[in-house]
Amino acid sequence: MDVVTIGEAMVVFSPMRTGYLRHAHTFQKGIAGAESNVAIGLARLGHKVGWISRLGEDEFGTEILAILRGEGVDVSQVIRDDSSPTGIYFKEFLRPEEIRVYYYRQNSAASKLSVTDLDEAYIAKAKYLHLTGITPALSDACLQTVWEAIRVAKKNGVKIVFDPNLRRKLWKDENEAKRILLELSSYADIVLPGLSEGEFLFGKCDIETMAEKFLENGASLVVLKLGENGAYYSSNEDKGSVPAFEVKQVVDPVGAGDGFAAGFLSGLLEQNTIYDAVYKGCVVGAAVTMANGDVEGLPDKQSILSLLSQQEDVLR
Ligand code: KDG
Repeated sequence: MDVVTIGEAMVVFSPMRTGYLRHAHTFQKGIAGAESNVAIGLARLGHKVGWISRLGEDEFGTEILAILRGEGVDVSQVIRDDSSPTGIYFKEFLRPEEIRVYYYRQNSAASKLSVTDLDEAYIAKAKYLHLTGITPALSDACLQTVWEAIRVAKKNGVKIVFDPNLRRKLWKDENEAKRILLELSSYADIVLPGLSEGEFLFGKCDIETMAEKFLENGASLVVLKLGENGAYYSSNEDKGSVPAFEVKQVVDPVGAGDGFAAGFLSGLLEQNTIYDAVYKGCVVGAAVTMANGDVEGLPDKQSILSLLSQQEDVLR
């Protein structure tokens, strides 16, 4: 197994036109969830990836499981729960730069994930454990599950990759969110924050200082995702800026960070340099923004090659 990830997948409904959700009558249905997005992204790029989760014993749970399995993600650790539903969420496209999300995931099956759902031998086989700040926000049981996964990964020499993925609507209290995300970041080998997440955790500062703060907090490598400005990475050995992959028209930016994580991890698994792995993250993240949906734009091996050949001179 290359990567194991843990978290909630949902069905997402995206209105077919812009404007308030109250006026939307037709929707496109898809699947979403930061960790399952990363799992699909990695599977499409040819990696072995396992997803640990819970789904309701309902139609949406059946749909998500079939899609993940069809993508080639190992779903042997997914538990079906007949007493809790699969979560759903809605998007609302107000303007290209203003997209809102509405979650219906309280008490969902995935929010019941617990420490006893984890199989140590399964996690121990992976090269990387991918975690995000969404799972710990779902419930106390989920938070404890994330801590247990970290303990198991540390014990077995599995590298931890953590995306803070701040979702304010999921946290009861911002101070608690900050404390927990900082603490989780301190146990990660690699942290993948967006700029706004860095500012949430450490306050406004320049990107070099922000990266330094993540390293002081315990990470060995931090990659700051800077959207249309690319990314900045820093470790004790190396640091640098990586250009963005140019996107002519952003259709839907949701899921770009997960695409970044999938592309970046793919680069690491293929023994790329950090620079090239970060650039692969930028390319996959950009590809996600070019399609409507959280996973629809994740490229497979063939399409990433054609994307890369468009800007060949950048990838060294
Ligand atoms: O990163 C994209 C995710 O935010 C989306 O797929 C849904 O997991 C999700 C969430 O909690 O927002």
